Amino acid sequence: MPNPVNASIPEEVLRIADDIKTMRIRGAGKIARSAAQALIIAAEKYRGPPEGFTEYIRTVGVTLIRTRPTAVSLPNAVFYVLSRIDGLEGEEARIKTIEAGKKFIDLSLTALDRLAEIGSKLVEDGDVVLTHCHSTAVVRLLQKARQRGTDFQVYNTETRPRFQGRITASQLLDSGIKVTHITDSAVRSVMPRITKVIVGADTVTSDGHLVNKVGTSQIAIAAYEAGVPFYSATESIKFSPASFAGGDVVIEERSAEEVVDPIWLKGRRNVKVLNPAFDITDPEYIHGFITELGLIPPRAASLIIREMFGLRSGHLQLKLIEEEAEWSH
Ligand code: RUB
Repeated sequence: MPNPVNASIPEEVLRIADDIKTMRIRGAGKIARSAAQALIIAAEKYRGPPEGFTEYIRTVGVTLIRTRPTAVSLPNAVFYVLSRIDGLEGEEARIKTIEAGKKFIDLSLTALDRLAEIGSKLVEDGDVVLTHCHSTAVVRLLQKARQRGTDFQVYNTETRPRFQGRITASQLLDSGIKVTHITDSAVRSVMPRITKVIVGADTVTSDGHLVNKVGTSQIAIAAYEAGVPFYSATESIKFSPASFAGGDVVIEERSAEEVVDPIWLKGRRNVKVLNPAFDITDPEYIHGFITELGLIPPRAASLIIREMFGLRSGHLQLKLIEEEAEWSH
């Protein structure tokens, strides 16, 4: 269904949506906070008739959700804001959108800080921590452990094809943490030296599956085989109410050009390139989710979703996601 409201979405908001899509803004937590910020900007810049605001802001929400499909923190952020203006219209809805957006960002940053504090206590002197990709939650946690004076080191994967591991290595080095940078395929061979694995999360499903950067599940299996505990550091906004209501997590497929040089590919037309950006780790490989609410075993994920989002939220989110799918066709 073509959407006439699209035309009035401010340039700055469309830029944030594009930055998420092209990964200039990336990492599930940051994506969620940027989406909330985009909703705030959209509300602040709205100049249309008061009675058109609700439809307009929903369109902005759907535009944001459409950017990347996997991290549930993105629809959770949009849903957090939109659910707070349910039944409102006009100026009241506009003001409440701004308030809810700010509140979301605030809660998200507080959660990040709190989980980093809790998780930092898991890191002990002599630990060798392996991490994958770039997760702000993991970096914060490790920085807090370092500030506490814990003596540990980190192995980090380069994370092909986008090399987010380089961001992790730089940020940890800047914080005075010793880092060994490895290729993704070296994970199993270094596992005997590792004492803990800590990765981030894009989505946690109600039955305790972890969706995170592609390669995470192989790391979890290698850790399990070696008897190394595997944790995911995640704010509760990455738990998926839609999965509670039976919604599937969509694994983003990105372009072949991220993996191979287009010129190389041009000469090899029969080569099919597959570039899934995320994968799914089974709960039996996961020691626990380090959240702002404490260390949560995978089997308790559904309780967190019920507690944080309420029973109805999964269905409401699915409705929003279905609307989004309809608009995309
Ligand atoms: C990033 C990734 C991160 C999570 C958590 O993938 O998988 O582990 O998003 O990050 P991408 P954070 O680079 O494709 O966005 O802790 O920063 O929310």
